[in-house]
Amino acid sequence: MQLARILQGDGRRAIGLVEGSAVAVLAASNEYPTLAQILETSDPAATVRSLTGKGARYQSLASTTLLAPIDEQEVWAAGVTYRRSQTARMQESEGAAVFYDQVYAAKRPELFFKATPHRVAGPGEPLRIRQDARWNVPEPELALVLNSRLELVGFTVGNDMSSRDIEGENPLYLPQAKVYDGCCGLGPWITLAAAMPSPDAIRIDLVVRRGEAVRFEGSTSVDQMARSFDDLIGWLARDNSFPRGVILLTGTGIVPGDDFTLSAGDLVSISISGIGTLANQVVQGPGS
Ligand code: DO4
Ligand code: MG
Repeated sequence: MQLARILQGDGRRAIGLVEGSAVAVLAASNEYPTLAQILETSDPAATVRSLTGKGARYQSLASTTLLAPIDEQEVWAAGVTYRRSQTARMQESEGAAVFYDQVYAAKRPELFFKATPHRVAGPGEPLRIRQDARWNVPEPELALVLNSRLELVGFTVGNDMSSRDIEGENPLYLPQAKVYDGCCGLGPWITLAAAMPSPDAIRIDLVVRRGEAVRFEGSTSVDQMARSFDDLIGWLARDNSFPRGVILLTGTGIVPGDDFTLSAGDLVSISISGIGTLANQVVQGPGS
């Protein structure tokens, strides 16, 4: 089952159940006005079924404006969970190379705050590169969707946009390399956990197009990740509460070569098995 946030013709937001090429727009519910509140229920799929039973309106997916599948949650991210990220980080950051090397194998993972909902771009919305950065990459990551009880209720596609020159200059600059307006992509919807393939069958593909040309493409699979979902969730939960739930990006296993940087106008497409494709155009300039 796949749940989306959608924008209706009258400007109101609604929740949609994606069924093939159609979307069932759930009737507005005072009980569950947000996607996060549906995900809080003990059985989100049953909640959605009961809401569709109360008179859903069907429309085509092609004519639907999808929004980022996030209401009020925080977005956090894990880092250096794949060997490729460890090597790339060690290369970009001579002074801090030893720390990236150590964190890959350490018991405690790297976890960092990534975004609030207003910094997140949904499907088709622009993703930003900082005006003061000159080396920028997309980071295609499987995103875990957790409710306030830290139960893994779903998955979505995440893009942890990163300014590699800023993070490489000094690791203390990591929050600036990672957190700014338009720094995070999420979407196109949430696949509920029961409908996802097992972690060893989840593939992640990235394609960056510049005009007609493919400027970069790469793939990985979640079985290359050095940590389990439970391990990351357990560390995130330590002395930390998320009353509205949280979305946790699980780290990148695809890092383009050092000669690649994103440019304004590039189209970044990330596809993950069991979910779908999140596509965003890149902009560089003042935030909205
Ligand atoms: O430590 C830098 C960030 C690592 C990261 O975002 C990743 O590995 O995905
Ligand atoms: Mg990342």
